[in-house]
Amino acid sequence: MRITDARVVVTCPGRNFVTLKIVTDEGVTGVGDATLNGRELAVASYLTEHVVPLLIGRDPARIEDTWQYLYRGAYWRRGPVTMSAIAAVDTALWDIKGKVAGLPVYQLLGGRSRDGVTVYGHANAATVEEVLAEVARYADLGYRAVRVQVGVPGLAATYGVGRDRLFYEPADAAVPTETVWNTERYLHHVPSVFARVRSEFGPELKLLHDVHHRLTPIEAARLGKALEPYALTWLEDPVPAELQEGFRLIRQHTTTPIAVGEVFNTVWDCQQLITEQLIDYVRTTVVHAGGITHLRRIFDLAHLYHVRSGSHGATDLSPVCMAAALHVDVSIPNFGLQEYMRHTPETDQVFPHSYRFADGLLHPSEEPGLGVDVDEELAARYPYRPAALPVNRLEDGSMHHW
Ligand code: GCO
Ligand code: MG
Repeated sequence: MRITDARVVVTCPGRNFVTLKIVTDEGVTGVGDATLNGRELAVASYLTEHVVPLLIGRDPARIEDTWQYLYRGAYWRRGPVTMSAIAAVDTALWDIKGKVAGLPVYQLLGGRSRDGVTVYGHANAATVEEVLAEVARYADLGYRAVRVQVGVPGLAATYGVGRDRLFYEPADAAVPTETVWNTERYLHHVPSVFARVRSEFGPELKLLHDVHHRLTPIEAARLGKALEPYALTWLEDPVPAELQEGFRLIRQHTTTPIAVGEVFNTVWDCQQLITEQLIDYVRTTVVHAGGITHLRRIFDLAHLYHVRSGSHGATDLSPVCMAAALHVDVSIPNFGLQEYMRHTPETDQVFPHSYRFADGLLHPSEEPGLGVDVDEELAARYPYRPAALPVNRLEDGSMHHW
């Protein structure tokens, strides 16, 4: 079998997505997500100019060799653009291998380790009263884990609190929206929110919170300590993670579990965090961490150090990524949690898929391959629209982390 074509599909059914579709001479096709929020066309161009020409004529069965060829062959290793492009190829090749074998991809990864994939939803609201209603809604839908983000009094906008409750889409304008941040107000407010949520919903519901990289290690340590009575499942991205050893300081002070890694692209971005046991969950996922092949390497290393998976699953990760992530989630020994933000109906139509949600769990497709596709005709009806992620400033105008 040989690869005869590889098409880069850019579409915007409510938000932008980049998808690679690989075609073979025997008519078997495979898809891979290549979406990098706010930088979509950089990956599309990397694929079109530098990757697709190398794929034509290759044997699609050689997944590992193709991965190494694209990774080592680029010379410029790592980085979100390169790794998302490699991920798209890798994912599409696993899809093809599954279809050729007549098996869902999770069977090729060792088969099931669990009945289903526990997911968490997003309870977002401007006020504590509203967020309690949102948490209740998720609990009623069967969710066993909920991420709670709430407006901070005195701040006009807060990360995670969108205009629409169901689809939080931060990339909202061609030129980045500017938001304003105040650490003191935030640190003062958040523990009181979790006190309310925990007392209303009891000890069983898993609660999570995303700091979105906005604190310093000592501030994060203070927040982690203040949240200990409310037994969070994780505190996410407490600090920017370029300085991996910075997490030691957080660790010395608090038992609140830490989740990091949605912006990581390779095992090297979390090697120290994992081997020094500085985190509890690693949030890398298929599209931004080099595909199924590399993601499994990260999770295997993590397994040795009691670190569990907690893959990113916001709406900018397409249904193709979600389909692939579920095959990994259901098969690995050290699965933790999977983020699940629902896509819009338009997105679901462009990417027909057969994973399904029931009782707080997602179930991967049982079809051969990944069980997801891209409807290219429908995709063409939604042209790309530039959309950038916001930036964040302190009240005195200094640039801060978004
Ligand atoms: C999350 C993330 C998202 C990101 C977004 C960026 O935990 O879901 O932090 O909200 O900001 O996916 O592309
Ligand atoms: Mg996050």
